[in-house]
Amino acid sequence: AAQSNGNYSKYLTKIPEIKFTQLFINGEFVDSTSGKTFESIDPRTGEAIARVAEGEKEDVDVAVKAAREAFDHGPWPRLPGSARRRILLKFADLINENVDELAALEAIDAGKLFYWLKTQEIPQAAEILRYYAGAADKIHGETLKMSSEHQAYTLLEPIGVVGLIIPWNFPSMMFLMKVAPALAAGCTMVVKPAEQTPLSALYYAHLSKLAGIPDGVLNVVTGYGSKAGASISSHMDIDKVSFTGSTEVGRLIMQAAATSNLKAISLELGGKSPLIVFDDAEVDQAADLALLGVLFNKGEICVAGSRVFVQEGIYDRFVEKLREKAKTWVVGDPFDPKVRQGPQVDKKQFDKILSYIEHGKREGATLLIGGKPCGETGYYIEPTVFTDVTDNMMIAKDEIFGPVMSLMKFKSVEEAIQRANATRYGLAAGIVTRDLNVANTVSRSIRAGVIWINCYFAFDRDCPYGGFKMSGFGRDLGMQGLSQYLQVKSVVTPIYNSPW
Ligand code: TXE
Repeated sequence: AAQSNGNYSKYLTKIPEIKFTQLFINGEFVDSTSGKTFESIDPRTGEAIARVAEGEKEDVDVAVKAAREAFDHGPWPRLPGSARRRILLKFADLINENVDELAALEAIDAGKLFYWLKTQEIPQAAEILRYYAGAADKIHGETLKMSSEHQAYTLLEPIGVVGLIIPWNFPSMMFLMKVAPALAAGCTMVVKPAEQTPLSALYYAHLSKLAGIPDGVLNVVTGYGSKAGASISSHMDIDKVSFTGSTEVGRLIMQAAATSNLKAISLELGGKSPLIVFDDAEVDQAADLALLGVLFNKGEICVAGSRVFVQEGIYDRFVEKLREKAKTWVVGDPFDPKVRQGPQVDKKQFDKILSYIEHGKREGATLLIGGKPCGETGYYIEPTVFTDVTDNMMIAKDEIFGPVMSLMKFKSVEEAIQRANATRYGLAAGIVTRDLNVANTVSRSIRAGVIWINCYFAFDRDCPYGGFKMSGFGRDLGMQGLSQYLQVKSVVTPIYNSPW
């Protein structure tokens, strides 16, 4: 069962009582209009841990109405930035105060590592709130001296009511990555967390109320993508949608925006990011980065370095090192402090990953490590590395979103650039080399939104993040992340008798 040893996991972490399972609309927790609910599953066991309100079109309509009222007539967009800042800082403090409970909730809902959540991801997510809190009173436009006898100034105004559609792989981080800048900008919002991981978003909604965010500003509608999600993207009264998820759904969102009210959108979609290891790399460091690049968060991360290109001179030593290090990578219960990889989020992802592994074998790639499920129950998969992968194999082209690496050998810098770019995606890339010229040339030649040189997953709140090509458009984080929730208004006045 999800809760062994009473209310504790067998690693003596307290499993919290699940307090919030209803929709959060206009400052209240409420049932869905239809009264329907859906199960949230613990991926460690495949068993249900809660039934959560299933929001549909009617519920999205009510939530949008509350958000519209809060935008058009409420205090939030009209508050001085410093007042929004104080409330966001309080919100961040409340997150830190409740970090144990939030981390345990997310670990049982998403299969993510408890200690990582507690010490890294959730505190970092709270820092994102503080970052944008600091920006809330520094949002201003420019003064323009126009060529005619006019002058103008620009106002940066909140874009309005925003719809934020969140995936299941980083429920806390993604929630705050989108909610924090939208709040700082003065927007009001309807958030739809993924149906696999609805619990933390509802908890954050509760904390937002305690922090003093006025009713109607932040609404959370849990439910399925095809119903609640689609009602957001096709809504006539939502001004902008920010979405992170699959490329297929990104396309649907763009269509829905086009055929409804032409709302602004930003999309952060899939990836098939390359990590390129050059001959002069330090083999130990390169193997560590490659493993982390594909196994972190069980490979459920859009910037996973799932295509690893290794130059021929270092290739054999690299493969040996990788094999050695992979043995020390522990898969298991996300509450166990020794564990580095928990279960995949749900049965659908588990099956998808295993079917890609079968494809890889059938297409003639060699299985170097792993390739099987592990554990008696739950959705655990062994860290898996394929060698002899060619660029046209499905495992080299498609986003697997699991702990599966495709290893490929290359000869020259030009070849590495060409093959790294031979993908429809463009989210991230990693380069491991000590040669500054190579690092500079490759980083300027790769078409991807973030390039990590001698590091991987070096995320920071002030570094914008998003895709090229079919990985989407728009940027989260950094000041660019804030500008997604603002629009520019130019105010023009004539200047009479100007001496200039
Ligand atoms: O994603 P979906 P799924 C990739 C990854 C994964 C695959 C499928 O490869 O294996 O997508 O995952 C909501 N209108 N990524 O099917 O469906 C949905 O409810 C509006 C990469 O779970 O895109 C959820 O809240 N919304 C990725 C969110 O979209 C809709 C993270 C994402 O789910 C909708 C997740 C619709 N018609 C998956 N249909 C990344 N970039 O990090 C679904 N949703």
